[in-house]
Order: sequence, then C-alpha cells, then structure tokens
Amino acid sequence: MSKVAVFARLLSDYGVARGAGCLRRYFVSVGRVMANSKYEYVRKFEQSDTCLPNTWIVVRLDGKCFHRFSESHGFEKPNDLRCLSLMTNSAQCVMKEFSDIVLAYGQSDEYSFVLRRDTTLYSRRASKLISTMSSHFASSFVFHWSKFFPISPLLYPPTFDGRVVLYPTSANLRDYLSWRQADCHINNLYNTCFWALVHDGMTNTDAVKQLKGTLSSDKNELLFSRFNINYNNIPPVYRKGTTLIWSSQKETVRSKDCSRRAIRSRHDKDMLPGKDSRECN
Ligand SMILES: Nc1nc2c(ncn2[C@@H]2O[C@H](COP(=O)(O)OP(=O)(O)O)[C@@H](O)[C@H]2O)c(=O)[nH]1
Ligand SMILES: [Mg+2]
Repeated sequence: MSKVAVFARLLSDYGVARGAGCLRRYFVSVGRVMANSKYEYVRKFEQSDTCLPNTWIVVRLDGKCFHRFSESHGFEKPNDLRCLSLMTNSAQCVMKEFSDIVLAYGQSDEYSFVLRRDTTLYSRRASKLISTMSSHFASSFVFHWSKFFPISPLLYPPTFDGRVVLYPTSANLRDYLSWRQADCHINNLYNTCFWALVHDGMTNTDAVKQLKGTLSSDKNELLFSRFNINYNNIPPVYRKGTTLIWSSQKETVRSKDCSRRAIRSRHDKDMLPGKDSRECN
C-alpha cells in the first residue's frame, strides 16, 4: 500500500487527529529501520566466542592485585579466614545465580567454576559467561563484606579478572582441579613457613633467603622442629582449599529450606589424581 493510501485509510478509520498520530509513528519507524540498516553492518565486526560443544567449561576468577588489597585491609597472615569465607560466600551466590555450575573450587583470591558439559547458558558465549560471573562475584563480595568484616570497612572496590578454559575430557578437568589444589598446597606451605619465621623476628629478606631452594620435606621439618607445627594438622581449608557442590536431592529435602537446593562446602576433598584419573572420560 502506498503512503498516500495508508494516510487516507487512517483518516477514514480513526479521524484526523488519530490518523496524524499514527502516520507520524509510521514515518518514525520507517526512518528507524532505514537508519538501522545503514549502520547494521557494524555487527559483522563482532567476533564469535562460542565455546566448543561437549567440553567442560571452566571459568576462573582471580582477585586483581590482592596482595595490595590484603595489605590495605589488614588480612591475617598467612591466611585470613574472614576473606576465605567471604570468597566462598560469593562463589555460592554465583552458583545460585547460575545453576548450570556443577562444581566450584576456591583458594586464596581465586575461584574456578565448572559448568555442565552440555550447558547452553548464554549459548556458551565465553565473554557473556566471564562477564556475568565475575560481575556477580564482585558485587556479592562487596554486598556481603560487612557480614564477614563487621569492624573493618571496605576501603575501595575490589576487581576480579576472569578467563574461560575448555577441557575435552573428565581426566583433563580433574587434572586442572588437581593443579589448582597443588598450587594451594605449595603456596600455603611456603607462606606458613615464611610468616612463622617473620613472626619469630626474622626480616622478610632473611626469611626468603632461608626458604630458597628448600623442598617440601625441608619445610615440613622446619615447621616441626623449630615451631612445633605439624603441617598436616593445619586446617584443611588452608591446605586444600574449598570445593562447592550441590547437595543431593535427599539432603536438600532434609534441610530446613527444602524449596532450594543446598550447596555443600568441603575442605577435605582431595583432587590429586588417583590411579583412575585418566579413565573417567
Ligand atoms: N594475608 C593474606 N593475603 C592473602 C590472602 N589471600 C590472598 N592473599 C594475597 O593475595 C595474593 C594472591 O595472589 P596473586 O593472585 O598471585 O596476586 P595478586 O596479583 O596480587 O592478586 C597473595 O599473594 C596474597 O598476597 C589471605 O588470606 N591472607
Ligand atoms: Mg590475584
């Protein structure tokens, strides 16, 4: 129908005033379509970042410059349980927001989230997954800060970077988690020794010198002989990190709020590969 015919039809159907209003809206929408088609080519510059199908998607978030953040907020050394608990609480918020996460593992200032292998969340677009998870993690961290640090104000907004890594087999995924847990163990053993020496009066430089080139067995021995610390008795949350998994249907029904799935937090989970680690893909 021509524009004149449309105008005549509107006039006869709705009267002059309403017809004029409809006609204005018609021209505005035609103009908008033309403008859109003129500029729409820019969408072709967007790159596809869809994660491969049938792979485990891992999103790892890590605190930016948390060395400075921990100093500014007076974190206890080597481990601050308030911060670790706030990190875990933030990870639980992320799991509740994105129910396709099957497992999360955290230590120090990082958390890894494993998505269902067949997830279609955000059409598996990496940038959407990273940005929504890191922003929800950071906002939850800030939102719940005062519950974990009741007398220490948050001095500036924390930042968390994020990345996506894809693992084709369950054995690869397990090795990834073992790698993060081994990192937790190595850093924690070193930091426990370092801060024990410093708290005992040694300078930071001398403590670094004393630990240079030592093996894990040397560090265990140092802790035991000099500080009477049995490393294996240090709480598992510091030695092994935290694993979050959805509790079973049975456990959820037994919990007080059975309308929501509960998340179980474990510190005793050993990710280090067993003999069957390469057989589970
Ligand atoms: N004192 C203390 N520091 C922590 C704790 N958790 C994390 N950090 C700090 O955060 C850093 C995290 O490591 P990394 O991500 O490599 O360093 P970043 O680049 O400074 O974030 C550690 O080196 C510590 O300095 C904690 O519980 N207590
Ligand atoms: Mg960091």
